[in-house]
Amino acid sequence: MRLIVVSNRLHVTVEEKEGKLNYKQSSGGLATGLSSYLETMKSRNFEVSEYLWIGWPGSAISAGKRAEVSSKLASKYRCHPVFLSEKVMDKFYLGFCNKTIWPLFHYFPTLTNYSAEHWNQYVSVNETFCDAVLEIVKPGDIVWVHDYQLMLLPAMLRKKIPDLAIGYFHHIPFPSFEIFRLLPREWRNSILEGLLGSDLVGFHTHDYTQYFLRAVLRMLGHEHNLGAINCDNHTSVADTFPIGIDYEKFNGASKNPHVQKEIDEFKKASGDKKIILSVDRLDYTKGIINRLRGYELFLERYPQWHGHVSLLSLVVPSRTGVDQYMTMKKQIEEMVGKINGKFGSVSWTPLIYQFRSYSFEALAAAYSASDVGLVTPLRDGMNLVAKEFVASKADGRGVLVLSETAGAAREMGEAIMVNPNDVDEMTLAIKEALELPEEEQIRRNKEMQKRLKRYDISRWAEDFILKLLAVKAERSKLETKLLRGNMKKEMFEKYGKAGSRLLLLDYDGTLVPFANSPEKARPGSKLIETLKKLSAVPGNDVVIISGRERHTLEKWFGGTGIGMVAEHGAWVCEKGGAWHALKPLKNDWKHQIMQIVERCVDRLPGAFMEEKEFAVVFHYRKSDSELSALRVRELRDDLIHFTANADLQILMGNKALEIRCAGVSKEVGGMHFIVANKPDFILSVGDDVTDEDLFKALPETVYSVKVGVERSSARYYLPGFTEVNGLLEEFSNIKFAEKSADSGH
Ligand code: ADQ
Repeated sequence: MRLIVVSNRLHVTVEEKEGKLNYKQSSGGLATGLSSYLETMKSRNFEVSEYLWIGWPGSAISAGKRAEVSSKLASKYRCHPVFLSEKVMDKFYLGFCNKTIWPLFHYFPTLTNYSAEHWNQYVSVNETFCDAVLEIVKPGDIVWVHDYQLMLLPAMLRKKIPDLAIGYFHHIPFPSFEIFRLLPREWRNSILEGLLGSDLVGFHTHDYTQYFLRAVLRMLGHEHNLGAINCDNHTSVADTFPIGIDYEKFNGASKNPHVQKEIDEFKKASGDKKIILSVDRLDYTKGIINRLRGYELFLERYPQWHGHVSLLSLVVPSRTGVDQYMTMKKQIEEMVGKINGKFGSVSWTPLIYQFRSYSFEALAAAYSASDVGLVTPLRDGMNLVAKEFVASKADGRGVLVLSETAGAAREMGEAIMVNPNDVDEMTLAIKEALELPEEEQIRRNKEMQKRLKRYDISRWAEDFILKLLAVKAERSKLETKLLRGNMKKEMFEKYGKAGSRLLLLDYDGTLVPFANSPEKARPGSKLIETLKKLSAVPGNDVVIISGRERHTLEKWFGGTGIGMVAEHGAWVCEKGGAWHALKPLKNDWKHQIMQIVERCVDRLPGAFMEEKEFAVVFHYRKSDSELSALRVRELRDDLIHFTANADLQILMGNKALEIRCAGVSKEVGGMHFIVANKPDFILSVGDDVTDEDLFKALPETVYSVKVGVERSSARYYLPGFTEVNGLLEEFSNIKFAEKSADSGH
């Protein structure tokens, strides 16, 4: 089994300078962490044994050099480049990714830019990536898409290869609904639909997963069941996978002589001064300015630390094409000058600032030799620096000060937590960290290290892939139940050979789609014609078995020769007969129930009540999903007291709550026709929970069909009402001229 990793950047950067090509490993947590995991994959006894990486090679490559780059990347690095010009990257990466999604998802709406041109480029680059995957992918491969640059890709791939195993991991925060909804409707819906193309969507924290599920519910109206979302013929699961680091690499770094040499130099330079370390990409989300303010106030408040402490701030250049980043760089440099000018002396530099990338050895040495890790992003998906700092503390000494708004805060509770906007709190946290007793430092770090070691980058990746495979396996199981091919052929043969046949058909959601109000979901003329044609076949009994009240069914299907069951089995009308109740029922309870339901209708905009002869229904399809959930819970509570002593039951339908007489069900209605006619062939089709009563009661020989991709007691399933209509049409074309089967296919 092959794993295809797709990310905006490859783990190798290619640079073309004066006609010469230079290849180097990309820096950054994911690229290095994931590639070391992928390299070891083969040696472990894991289902996935081979990998490929698809992505942008990190710079624009001239047309003449592309073939050479592709061939070298494929043979030496297992990489397949997606070539993008500078112009495209400008609108896609610097534009939509870093001026729209990045600020908005990190809760900086005022820095968010909404450009239709950038959005169009984002769609187009996602399409380019889709083509690149399609060129390479083989049956049985797993595709793992990474991060916010490629949120549309999963659905694009799903459309082209419906049974492909697709996973997506989101490395940055997923914002709360109020922030996410700031995106124009078309963009935000496309993004959610894009992500839902995956079998598995992963986030760093439980909160992000919940925010995503909530956005899906509120914008697309899809509810979830323990993170599983059923949407258009496909189930997508959202779950939490906090990314880990290559723990051993950092924990054992000091054994590396190069790192040890760096540590020695570091210690020699710092002498007996305590070193506070901060390591960031240059980014406004990392809270660098706030941190410098906190440090400045610390020096102001605690002069006893003057000459005894230095803050070493390592900043990696990043997104130099985005204006805000360059403005911020200038601000940082001004503050560095101000702090050093205000507090420094000939023998003491309070703040050492370096703006460049560090080698692993130098970084590991800084982590290992410093006393305090000051990691205070304003918002961060996870933050690997916090984890790397703690992992590097081989002897357990050192203190982590961490922002509560970093994803890592969820797993690193032993750190000193700060609100990065609270400069006073940061000042106190710096002091507390510098003064924390050594045994307490060791105790805290050991706790965190245990967790970091257990859930490292390999465990993270493996967990994700195993879950993805499990979701895919569940889907495959369901696919075996899809009514198609030989199964369908055999069913048509049985139908053709049978002397008498019964077709029990649910109505809403099965024969027609749901409409905002029940009266709008009337049957079209084509459907009526098909049903009439089927019903006219000698030996056929076609029965609509619905929760609707009988007058509506009579209006739509009366005189067509179609049998009907109304109000889930309370009323029955046989072919050409008259309506009659299956058992004596009372409805003297309705008045009181309707008062309760009406009160609830008044408190939920968009909801309405429907009165049937033996039932009352509370409909909330048009209402806000979250408020509906609350109101429905309240209504159920209110109703339970009343229905406990009455012969009534509460039924949860599709965006409707129904109160009806106990002992009435589709099972009763359906079995009435089976017992009366003893048909040789039975088909039962339905989409609702109420159809499950009937599916469960039917003999095994019955062709029971669930409409929609959900667990069911039915033997088969069909994706939606369109497929059901198609199936009925196929049935109606079966000719009975000869006695032998002739399905007409
Ligand atoms: P980033 O925003 O890049 O990642 P982070 O998680 O801190 O943030 O990872 C940065 C990586 O770059 C670390 O592995 C670090 O070692 C390295 N690095 C930082 N400064 C460096 C320097 N001066 N020299 C060399 N290397 C340096 C995004 C999200 C995060 C999420 C990660 C992983 O924004 O929230 O944690 O992806 O999912």
